[in-house]
Amino acid sequence: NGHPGFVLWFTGLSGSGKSTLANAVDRYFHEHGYQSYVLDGDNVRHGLNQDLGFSPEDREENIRRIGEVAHLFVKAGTIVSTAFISPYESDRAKARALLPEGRFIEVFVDCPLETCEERDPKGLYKKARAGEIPSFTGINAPYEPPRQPEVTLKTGEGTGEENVKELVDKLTPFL
Ligand code: GGZ
Repeated sequence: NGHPGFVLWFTGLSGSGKSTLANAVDRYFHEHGYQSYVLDGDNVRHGLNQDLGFSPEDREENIRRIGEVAHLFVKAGTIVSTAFISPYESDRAKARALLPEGRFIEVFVDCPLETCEERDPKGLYKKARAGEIPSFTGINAPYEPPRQPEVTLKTGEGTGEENVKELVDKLTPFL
């Protein structure tokens, strides 16, 4: 493939493991000599998108900007992994449409809501159930699962390490 840049677009619920997987696979790319980078809440929602919240309009704008930035990374020859809930099919489709065929790999991080809620690493599900977060994805805001993702990872089962290995195996055809 000559491996110029492409996008690994992780999508899934809060707590499904998107960031963990994106960072693990990013480490793998580095170790194998690829230029790669992760976009996630820590470096995008706290910077470029700090003016945005979680209304449907703001989520749409969040994903639009991330799609544009991902496009720039790809133009620069980088493998960019994006780790955002990206709950709307239409917004993911627009991000995909910015890239040439085959350069947008949608990774569905498929974890049951119950499992994400059990893990609740930041206590956000608990707050959402208590009515303290008005529109929390999976509780009182929608998540539209991808219909034809290039890769699906079931992260409700198996260890983190097993999930990373499965992801790397599933990505080799794209490298
Ligand atoms: C969903 C929220 C919300 C609401 C704050 N709904 O587990 P986290 O904390 O680290 O991941 C979630 C993150 C989601 O931001 P994204 O930019 O990925 O969302 S989207 O793609 O929908 O724009 C969660 C936290 O922000 N968070 N409030 N109401 N997640």
